[in-house]
Amino acid sequence: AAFNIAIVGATGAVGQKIIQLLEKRNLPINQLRLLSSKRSAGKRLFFNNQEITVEEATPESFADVDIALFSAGGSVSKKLAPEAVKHGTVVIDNTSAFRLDENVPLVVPEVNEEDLQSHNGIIANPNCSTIQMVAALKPIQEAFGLTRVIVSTYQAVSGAGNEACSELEEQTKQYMNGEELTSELLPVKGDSKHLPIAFNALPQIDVFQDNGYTFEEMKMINESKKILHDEKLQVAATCVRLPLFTSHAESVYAEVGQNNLQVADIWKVLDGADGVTLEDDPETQTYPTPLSATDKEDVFAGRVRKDLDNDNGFHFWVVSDNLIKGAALNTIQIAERLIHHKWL
Ligand code: 11C
Repeated sequence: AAFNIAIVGATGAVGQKIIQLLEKRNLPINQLRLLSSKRSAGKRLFFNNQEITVEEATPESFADVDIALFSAGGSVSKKLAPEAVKHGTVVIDNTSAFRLDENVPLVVPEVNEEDLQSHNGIIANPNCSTIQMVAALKPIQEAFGLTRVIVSTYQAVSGAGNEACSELEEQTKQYMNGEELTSELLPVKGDSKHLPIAFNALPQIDVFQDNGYTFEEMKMINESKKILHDEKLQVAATCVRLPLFTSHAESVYAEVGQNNLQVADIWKVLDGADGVTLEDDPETQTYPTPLSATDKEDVFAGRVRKDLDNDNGFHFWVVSDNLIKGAALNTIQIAERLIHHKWL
């Protein structure tokens, strides 16, 4: 069987990446519909050399759609995903709108594919920085147990969309020309203050919460517990935006449930893990970087070290393309798994 697929937010950074990846993968597609806001409707995009006109997404857009991939922001998902479900469409949502809803599975296929079975029409795709971290933590949790995680991120501007990439480009030119930097978007669109990202590091991704953490940090904390099925897992996060276009990097400290483990034990489970590539050799200065991970599908891990004071603690470095495994690819893999298992 072939399926009618819709992409909501087709003209955005993630939507465009989904179109590119659908061309490369084997999802059986009967018809692809490209949907967007009214503002972007009418644009023409190509899929497999075929021109498709982008249409405005409305509740009626989903009448014949089997699977809708939403990536147009939380408010669009909140409004239109339930409408799509009414038409019998299965929604895979790339926003934070439903991630913590207990009726909505939050899935990274390599980690908790089985959660897909219990869906009620909506499946949530986790935040990009969460996906790459849990992909590396899962094999460690499975092999040795996992009690605590402390993560600091080094995140690319494309996580904040195409406009944020343009802002970085513009500010870089201004800096090189000795001009004043104009900041209108980052760290967060719509927040009261804007700061330059070029040649800078911004310890704010998304808005602040009452507890002093940012929303991005709380996403990493809450989503990791849900995906790893452990509400007691201790997780703390500090999320930082850097002037990189693509790929998030993370420094992860993990405490495991077994004593006397060595770096080689962690290497062994990471090396064999689905979707994870180990690149770790200090002798040859081998480790992943955002540039080396860009345009690749895997999550890359390296710099594994044992903590010098805590026998149960390990430090490592995880890098992945935030638009691919962090967003578009994971969404498509969820659709592939649903079709493969006949769980639609
Ligand atoms: C960023 N992680 O880098 C964000 C983007 O909840 O899916 C992804 C937002 C989300 O800004």
